[in-house]
Amino acid sequence: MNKKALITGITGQDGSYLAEHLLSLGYEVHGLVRRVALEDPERRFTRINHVLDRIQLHAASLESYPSIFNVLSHYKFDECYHLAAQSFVAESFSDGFSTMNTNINGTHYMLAALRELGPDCRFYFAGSSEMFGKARETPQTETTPFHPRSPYGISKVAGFELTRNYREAYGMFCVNGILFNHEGPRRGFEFVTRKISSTVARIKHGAASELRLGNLDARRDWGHAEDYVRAMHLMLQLDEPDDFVIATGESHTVREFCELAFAEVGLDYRDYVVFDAHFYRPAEVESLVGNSTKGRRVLNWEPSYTFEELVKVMVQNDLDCFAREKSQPADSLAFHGSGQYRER
Ligand code: NDP
Ligand code: GDR
Repeated sequence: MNKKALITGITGQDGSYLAEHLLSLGYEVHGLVRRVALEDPERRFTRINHVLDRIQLHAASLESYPSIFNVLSHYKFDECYHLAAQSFVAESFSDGFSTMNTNINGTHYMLAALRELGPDCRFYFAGSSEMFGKARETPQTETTPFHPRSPYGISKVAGFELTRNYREAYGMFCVNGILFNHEGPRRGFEFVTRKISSTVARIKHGAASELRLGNLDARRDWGHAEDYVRAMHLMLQLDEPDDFVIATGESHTVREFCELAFAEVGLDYRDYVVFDAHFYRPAEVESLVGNSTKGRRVLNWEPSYTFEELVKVMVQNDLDCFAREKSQPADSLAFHGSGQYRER
């Protein structure tokens, strides 16, 4: 019998890569999506269009326990990957309340419903390096204390603790992935890597003349999302549940990302990047880099993309998207928006 997996957040970057990965392993893949997404598939399913005929989608809201309970009462899942969240850190400063509501209560509802209806289902929680925030040691490991610096980070610490508590209190197979930044061609346009790669493509084609950014000296440990979803799956195959840091172990500044991305199209970032204080956050996380020794040893996981390869595939993808955008009618664009950070 094929294993049955449920992915929340299947329309997002990681959800779409994970769905592909699980399908390739022979899983029956189900996804929880908002009803509004089911009603607007053309725009909402851009990342999963190519697998739509091989997955089953169910409408539920992370804000509604009954809607989650309803889906879980109709199916028995072997594995649940809880990826759905308000995932943009800057947005969490604008609306901390809804970020907390979605990320904390949504996780609690998932865990409580599974405990009631499917306590044997293995559960993955999408924890984040943002939980370390103002990190007390470098690099960060599974034992580094948390010091979140945003409502988003705080919500992820709460989700982490809920997940651990369901494991310890009810004996459920619940694991926390503590994943460092992972990117790729399907990254949302508001995140800095995609903002850079998409704007580089527009500048190259004469459709933009500058790139406005905030903290160029922020350091992140950037990997490719395709590699990171493999780790999520491996965590749920262990004999015992545990928590794992997943990271490349290398950190680079936003400036370095810019330098490589512009160089990819033969330009010098210093001619186009404009500092804009608007994109600074009330509390910045200056530097994060992970030590994933435990994950590499226990899960036998390692990343396959280098930082240079990541930048290259993102820029090349956006150049292709831009070329397609220009050759398609306006209502069927593959490349949405300018990649500019939305106004606060
Ligand atoms: P995305 O922002 O690309 O995707 C988020 C997903 O969550 C989308 O499918 C979105 O649905 C869904 N979602 C958001 N709000 C709600 C809601 N109220 N109800 C139901 N669904 C909702 O994130 P990623 O794929 O990048 O990340 C996946 C998870 O991993 C997130 O929890 C994120 O916080 C976490 N994470 C990500 C890292 C990264 O670098 N990418 C690193 C560490 C953790 P819709 O399409 O309808 O908006
Ligand atoms: P992050 O990703 O906050 O690390 O969260 P993001 O790409 O938004 O920011 C990375 C760093 O770049 C700096 N920065 C800018 N960021 C954005 N978005 N726009 C800008 O113009 C800009 N200029 C500089 C930021 O200040 C920051 O230091 C991501 C998300 O995927 C989370 O969900 C996830 O948990 C963490 O990664 C790990």
